[in-house]
Amino acid sequence: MKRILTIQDISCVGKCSLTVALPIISALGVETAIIPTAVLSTHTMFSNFTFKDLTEEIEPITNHWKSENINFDSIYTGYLGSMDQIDIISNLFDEFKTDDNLIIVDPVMADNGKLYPAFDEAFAAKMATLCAKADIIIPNITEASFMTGMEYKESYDEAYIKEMLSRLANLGARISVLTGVSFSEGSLGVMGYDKENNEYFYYKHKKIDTCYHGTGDIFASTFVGALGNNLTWKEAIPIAADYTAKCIELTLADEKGRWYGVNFEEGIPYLLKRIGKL
Ligand code: PXL
Repeated sequence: MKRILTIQDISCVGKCSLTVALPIISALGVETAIIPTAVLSTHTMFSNFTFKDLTEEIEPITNHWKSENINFDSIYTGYLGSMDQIDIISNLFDEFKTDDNLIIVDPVMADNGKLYPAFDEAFAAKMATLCAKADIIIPNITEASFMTGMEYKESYDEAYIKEMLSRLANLGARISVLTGVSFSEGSLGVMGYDKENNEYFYYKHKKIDTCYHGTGDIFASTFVGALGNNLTWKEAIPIAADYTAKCIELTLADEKGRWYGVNFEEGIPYLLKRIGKL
């Protein structure tokens, strides 16, 4: 069984970050070790959330793991709490990187043209330095625009997206997976670029005209879990995109659907069938 380390916050209520990554990656049959970067009462789209930073726990945790010779098939980071944390995680990458494992960075910090409340442009610049150390990065268009200095656009053509992917590749990672890419009104998709093979891959599905928090975390966790099942990045993208869309559909179909996150739980049987485990 593969073992993944995921590093992101715990929002106690909110269906995002660790409360999404742990169940999804575990359901995909991959051992999921965690480092919680912070504990919040809810995600930051609620008002008055509490926030307890856990930065000072990270080094003692990893020192212990080193003494136990624990290592990981991949390391996947999501929402991080502070600039200091990025430095510490950058060192963690140096310590736990091997010739065979994968570092995957989802630079969670923005959406719909805006940074999340806790972040500023300096944080985005710092996040770009973490992306430089990754094998695979998974930004959305807003995050990519902050890290590449490109103007954020709501409507664009393929040339704009390819330019964005080229600038993301210049940050350093071999594969850039850009989410939320839509070239026509009724469809939404993901475009990946492998700079070593100069290869693009675009996958799209029907666009569901609504926006929920946590869907980026669902996509990234599923993508990471699919890689942990020895799928290639091009095989992992359609599964992660379709499962994310399925979770949104399930939420919309449920009159009691929660505004703050999607129904990923009842989509898990679909995901397991897609990956050939059911
Ligand atoms: O889903 C991304 C995310 C993760 N963690 C926290 C968040 C958000 C998005 O708002 O607030 C704490």
